[in-house]
Amino acid sequence: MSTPPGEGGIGIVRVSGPEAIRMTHAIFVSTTGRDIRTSPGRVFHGEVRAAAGILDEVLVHVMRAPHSYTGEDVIEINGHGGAAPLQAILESVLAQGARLARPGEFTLRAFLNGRIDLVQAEAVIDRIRAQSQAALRAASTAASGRLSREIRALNETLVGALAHVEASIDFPDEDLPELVNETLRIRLEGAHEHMIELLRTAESGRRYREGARIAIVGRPNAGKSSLFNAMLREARAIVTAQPGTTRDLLEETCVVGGVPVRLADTAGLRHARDEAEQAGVRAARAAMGQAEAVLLVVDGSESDGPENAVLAEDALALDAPSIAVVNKIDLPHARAFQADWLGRFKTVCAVSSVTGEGIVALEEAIAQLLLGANAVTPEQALITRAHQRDSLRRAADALDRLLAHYDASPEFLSLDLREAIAALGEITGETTSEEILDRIFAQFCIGK
Ligand SMILES: Nc1nc2c(ncn2[C@@H]2O[C@H](COP(=O)(O)OP(=O)(O)O)[C@@H](O)[C@H]2O)c(=O)[nH]1
Ligand SMILES: [Mg+2]
Repeated sequence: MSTPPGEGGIGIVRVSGPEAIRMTHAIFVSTTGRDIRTSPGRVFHGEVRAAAGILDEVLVHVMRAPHSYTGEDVIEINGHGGAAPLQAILESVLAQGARLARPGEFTLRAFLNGRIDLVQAEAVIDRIRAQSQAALRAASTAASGRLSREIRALNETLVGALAHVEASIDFPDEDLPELVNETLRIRLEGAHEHMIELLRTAESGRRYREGARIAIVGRPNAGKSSLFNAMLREARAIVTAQPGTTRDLLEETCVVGGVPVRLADTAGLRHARDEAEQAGVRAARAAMGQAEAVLLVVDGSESDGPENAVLAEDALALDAPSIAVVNKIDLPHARAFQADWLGRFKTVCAVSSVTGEGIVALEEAIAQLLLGANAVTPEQALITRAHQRDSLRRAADALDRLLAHYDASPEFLSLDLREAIAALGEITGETTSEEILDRIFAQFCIGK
C-alpha cells in the first residue's frame, strides 16, 4: 500500500516487478473491455473483482519498465481510500502471489536497478519529511541529481588519474612526459578544491534538512513566549503577565530568513518555585546547551538586574553564537535600555513582540548568524548528511596526502586514488556496504 492506513479520498496499492501486470490483469476488469497486458493505454477504469464479487471501483495506472519509479513494471491501483476497500484490493493482489513490500523497498529497487543513486534515494526521504519549503527545495535539488553529478565528475577525474598512474606501474620504463604529470596534478588539485567547497556546504546542508535549533532563553516575563509566537506568526505558546507560566519546552518548526529552524520556547530561568518549574528550568538549560544559536531575551522596559548578567555570561560561554534581544520597545524607556553586559554581544536586536517591530531584522540577523560566510542556497549541490560528509572528508584527505607526496612512487599514488574513489562511491551508493544500505532504507515508510 502506498498510502497510509486510514480514511482518505483515494488509496493506492502499488505493485512492482515483472509479474505486476499479469497479477493485476487477473483481478481487474476494465470498463471498456481493454486488456492491460496488451493495450497501449496507461490508465484504465474498471473494477477489482474476486470470487465474492466486485471489491472496488478503481483506476489502474500501468507504467512499463524502465519508465517507472522502480524501473520495473509498476501498477498502481487507485481505489477508494478507506481501510476496507484497500485491504480487499491488497489481499486479492497478494492472492495472485505478490508479497508485501518492506519499508523503502520500492525506492531500494529504483536504486538497485540504477534508476537513481543513493543521494537521490535519500532525497526521497527528505522530500517526504521536509518541514519547510526550503527543506523541500534542498531535497528536490538533491533528487534532481545536482550533487550526484558533481560527485560523478569528481570520480571521473580520479579514475582518469588512476589510469595514468597504473599505466606507469605496468610500464615503468615509459616515463610519463612531464607535461602529462603536470596537467594531472593541476586537475587533481582542482578536484581537491571542489571537494573542500562541497564540504563547506555540510553545515548549511544539514540545517536545510533538519532545521537549526534555536533556543529562546531569558528571565521569566521577559517576553520569550511572546517572541516565540511572533516568530511563528501564530499564538502557540501561552503568554501571561504571571511569571513562570511556560514550564515545558515548546518546539516548533519555522523558516527564518530562508533557513528552516526548530525554535524552542523555554521556561524562564530563575530559582524555580516548585518542582514543575524546576523541571522546566532544567529543560531550558539543556535546550540552551544543544542550540545552534541562542536568543537571550530581556525586558527592556525594566531596569537591568543582576540575573540578566548571569544569563548573559552563560549564553556567551556557549560554543553557539547568541543574540541579545531587548524586548518590549513599544513601552516607555525600553529603547534606552542599558546594561554593562550588552556590549559583549556581537548582535543586539531591539524588538516588540507585541507590535512586531524589529522582528524581521532579528530574523535576518539569525539567518546571517546561521549561514555566516558560507551562505548557500537550497538550489546548489549540498552535503546534507553526516555519512556523505564523512565519506567526502576521507576522499579529500586521501587527495591531500597524494598531492603532498606527488613525487612518491606510483604505487603510493594509486593507493590514495583508490581510497578517494571508494569514498566517493559511498556517497552515490556504488561502494556502500550492504549494512549501511539496509540502515538507510529502513528509515523509509512502507509504500515508498
Ligand atoms: N508591551 C509589551 N508587552 C510584552 C511584549 N512582549 C511580551 N509582553 C508581555 O509581557 C508579559 C510576559 O510575556 P511572556 O511572553 O509570557 O513572557 P515569558 O515569561 O518570557 O515567556 C505578558 O504580559 C506579555 O503580554 C512586548 O513586546 N511589548
Ligand atoms: Mg513563557
